[in-house]
Amino acid sequence: MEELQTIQWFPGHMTRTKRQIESQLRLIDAVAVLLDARIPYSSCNPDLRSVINNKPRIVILNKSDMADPTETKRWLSLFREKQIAAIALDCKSGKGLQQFIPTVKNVLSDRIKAWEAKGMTGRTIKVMVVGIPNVGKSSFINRMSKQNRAKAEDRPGVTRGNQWFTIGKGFDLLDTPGVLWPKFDDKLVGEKLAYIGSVRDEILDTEQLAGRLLEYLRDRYPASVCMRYKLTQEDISGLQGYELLHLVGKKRGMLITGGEVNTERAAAAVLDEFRSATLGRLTLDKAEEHKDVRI
Ligand SMILES: Nc1nc2c(ncn2[C@@H]2O[C@H](COP(=O)(O)OP(=O)(O)OP(=O)(O)O)[C@@H](O)[C@H]2O)c(=O)[nH]1
Ligand SMILES: [Mg+2]
Repeated sequence: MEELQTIQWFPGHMTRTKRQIESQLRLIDAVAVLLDARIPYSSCNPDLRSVINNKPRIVILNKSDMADPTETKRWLSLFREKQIAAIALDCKSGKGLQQFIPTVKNVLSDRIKAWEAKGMTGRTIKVMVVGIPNVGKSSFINRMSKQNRAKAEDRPGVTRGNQWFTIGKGFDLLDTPGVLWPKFDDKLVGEKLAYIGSVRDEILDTEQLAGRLLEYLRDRYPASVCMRYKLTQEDISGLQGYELLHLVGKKRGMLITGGEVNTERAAAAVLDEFRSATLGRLTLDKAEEHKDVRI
């Protein structure tokens, strides 16, 4: 999608955020990198990688309630093969959250031993939580602290500045604003970020986006598309994105006066249903296609 590469979608405050993250680095012991379990590769910010440099890190595949469970297992194995600590969880039900503290302690075990040897027992462990907009950083912190002090909403760009939270058990977490990066090497990455809602919809052509998503899902998860929209494999095979969108709108009876299909409404419905996992638990980045993933 050409628009995604050319639009002004990298707002100035993101450069500021990157600098703010950099300035906090010396205060922290580890970085928790939140990825979206539906797109673990595409939600991995290559800019952040260079910023967090050699800090100990933990990968969190969040929103795993909406991802394909088989794929999530493959992603966890892939990260672990690369000696990167990784856990999957979801902040909706809280499933998997209990793994966080033991995993951080494990990653920092040598340091913790060194602190203890110096008599620094019970030193507070400070972890910075980073990730793309809307991935669930603030929700994660709220869950861990069992409070709702960090503002969390279903739109990108909610958190505006760094903020520390004490979660008990000798841990402090730093909430940070979501960061994207100015240019995608792979245009699919930008599209996937838009599908999951990390780029503001107002700056996107939602019909084109929903059409592309339908095409992608038709190729990867045809049964889910057929089931949700009561279509057959023959109905959807060989169609272009806009044709698929048109078909979905027609099937749903989304018409405007004169009997034309309201593709704008159909697009909003498709994006909404993907984002809420009404279309099923779907993962768009396959681990076996991204063996070179780096954090
Ligand atoms: N289904 C599901 N929704 C989640 C999960 N975690 C967070 N959300 C929802 O995702 C939306 C974004 O959550 P936030 O915590 O505000 O995300 P954030 O990363 O802090 O976003 P910014 O501050 O804008 O960068 C909210 O509507 C949350 O309820 C999850 O594990 N599963
Ligand atoms: Mg936030």
